[in-house]
Amino acid sequence: MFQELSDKFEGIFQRLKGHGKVNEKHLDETMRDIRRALLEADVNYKVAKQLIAEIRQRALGADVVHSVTPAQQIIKIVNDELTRLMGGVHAPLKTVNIPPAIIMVIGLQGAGKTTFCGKLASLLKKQGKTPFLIGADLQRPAAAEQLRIVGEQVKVESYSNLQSDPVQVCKQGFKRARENGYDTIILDTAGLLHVDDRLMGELADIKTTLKPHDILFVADAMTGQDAVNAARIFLDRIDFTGIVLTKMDGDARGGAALSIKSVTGKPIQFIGTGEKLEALEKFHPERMASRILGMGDIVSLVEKAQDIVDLKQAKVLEKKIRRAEFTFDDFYDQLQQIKKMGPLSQIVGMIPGLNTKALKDAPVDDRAFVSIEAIINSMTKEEKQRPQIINGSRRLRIAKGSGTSVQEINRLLKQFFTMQKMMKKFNKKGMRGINMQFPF
Ligand SMILES: Nc1nc2c(ncn2[C@@H]2O[C@H](COP(=O)(O)OP(=O)(O)O)[C@@H](O)[C@H]2O)c(=O)[nH]1
Ligand SMILES: [Mg+2]
Repeated sequence: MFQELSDKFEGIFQRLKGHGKVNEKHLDETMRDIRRALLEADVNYKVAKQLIAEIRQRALGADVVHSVTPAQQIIKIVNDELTRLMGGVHAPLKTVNIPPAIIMVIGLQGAGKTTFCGKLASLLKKQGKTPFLIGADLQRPAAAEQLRIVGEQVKVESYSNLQSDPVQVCKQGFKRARENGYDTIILDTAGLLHVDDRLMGELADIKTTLKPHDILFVADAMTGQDAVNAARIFLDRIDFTGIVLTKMDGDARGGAALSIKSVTGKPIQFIGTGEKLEALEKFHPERMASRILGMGDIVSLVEKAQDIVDLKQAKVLEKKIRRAEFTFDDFYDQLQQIKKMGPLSQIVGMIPGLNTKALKDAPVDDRAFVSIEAIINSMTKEEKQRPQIINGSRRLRIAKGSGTSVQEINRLLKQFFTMQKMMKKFNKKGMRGINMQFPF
């Protein structure tokens, strides 16, 4: 996420650290570099200008120039200001006294509304809620069908009616949801490629009819300032309450994420990080700022791991490692758990200190998993348990069986033995945190 911007910040802070003592000229240079980095990331011009002014003023106020740790202080200030710019703290959805809560989803066509409706339904379900989907996008028959399919995938009931009109569909849907005791309605609406008067009228009618508690504007983060401008135009007509930024997994540069709150006054509440229906995160400004500054996001990583990793299995594994009994079977299990957490490239960005250029070129590649899995699958039971018996002829057989080469087998074994050694060392020191010790 925002790799280019992160790299630039890393370079800027590296240069600053190199100075030891920082004078005003260095500070000016730093501010100029930050400003350029922000503009190149497609941050709104005015937003960037104001941000720089704030950072500069705070740096002078904190007397950074005479400090013994000037770079650290400036990093902290930049971190605080980026956090503030993105809204400070996470903005949750409204809590509603009398259900059903109604969440209306609006935005341009292709922004990711329908996908988000499915993602949100899935998330709410995991939180013990009973969501219900209404498809009020009747522009194209395929749109309502898409919502139905998305609903089926996350096992959430949905309603639409192509023969009717959007307002009627909303009324009918609401009635069904209430009669059947659903506690949250998620309402998908039509989007056009360009902002259009008729569409705005339709959305305004739905809003007046259903009086949604939350109205979320969905914006494609990859479109940068265009997304910000669309948000502004929508806001004029439909006073939405919050923002969802989608496609943050693509090569969005960061401009939308950093500008949209400041320009519209509405908080980003969720981010979409992939096409799959699990790829939704609550947006936390402070965590995003840390990610952008290459400081990682250990909190989100741990949350993600907690969601996925089987704790009982982790305990068993920890014991094995303490007794130095780690085998290829365990290695395989670990691979499966890590895979469940999502694309490796995303996970790496969340690990503090790992969000560096060097790693970008390293083979943190999901394809690497495939051949490793094939290799382990081609081992006999005994080989998995006692890898030290894997000699030359066994290596050749495994290579053939897995469609890889002896070199690849050699490499994997070497990594495995290094890992074992590392674990033994950690055991002696009594260190924990074994899940992160993968040599990829
Ligand atoms: N990579 C990525 N693709 C997304 C994300 N959200 C939606 N998409 C894709 O964007 C396209 C448009 O999504 P859709 O939900 O149909 O947009 P709508 O027209 O606003 O309802 C689809 O191909 C989705 O798979 C996301 O967070 N990441
Ligand atoms: Mg749609």
